[in-house]
Amino acid sequence: MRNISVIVIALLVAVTSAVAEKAPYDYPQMVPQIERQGGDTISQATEIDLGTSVSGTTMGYSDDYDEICDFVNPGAPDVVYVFWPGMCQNGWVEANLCSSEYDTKLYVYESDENNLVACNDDYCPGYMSELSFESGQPIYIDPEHRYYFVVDGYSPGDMGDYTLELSLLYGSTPTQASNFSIVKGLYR
Ligand SMILES: [Ca+2]
Ligand SMILES: [Ca+2]
Repeated sequence: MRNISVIVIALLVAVTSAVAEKAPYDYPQMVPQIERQGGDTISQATEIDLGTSVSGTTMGYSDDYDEICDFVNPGAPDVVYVFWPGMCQNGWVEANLCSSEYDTKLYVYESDENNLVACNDDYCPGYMSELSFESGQPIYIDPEHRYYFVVDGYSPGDMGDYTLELSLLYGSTPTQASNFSIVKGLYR
């Protein structure tokens, strides 16, 4: 009987330890670059997720969109990605085209092309684009909306190979979400 009690206690200790050692929430990590060409328009947008780096080209795609962030020189071909936040994904997101091969422009629409929420042309060396706190254009993600990332160029002749990285800064859990309105108020 004593042996059985010892075994039961040992099992309880093991289970308790396992629970106590449960890993904290695993934030999305940047995964190796993958080939996933963007869509030509919003209705054809390719899905992208946080912690993802995707690559493709704007060569051969049409010029469907343009936004003014400092410079007015429309005409470059563009491609579109869409990010759908899950129920537990809200907060600040950063994106960049810093590893691209041409003079890029990057901007984000919330829900549709009439609602621009962030735009950058030249923050990175080489006239490439970054949407971040550092560039003054972070992206606040609300799980009730979808977000369209448009990979564009500075002028009609600017097109080519791009790499788009999308990363989470703050958020993604309901607990942390309570702090987002405070941070958001500081920057918007
Ligand atoms: Ca364009
Ligand atoms: Ca640029």
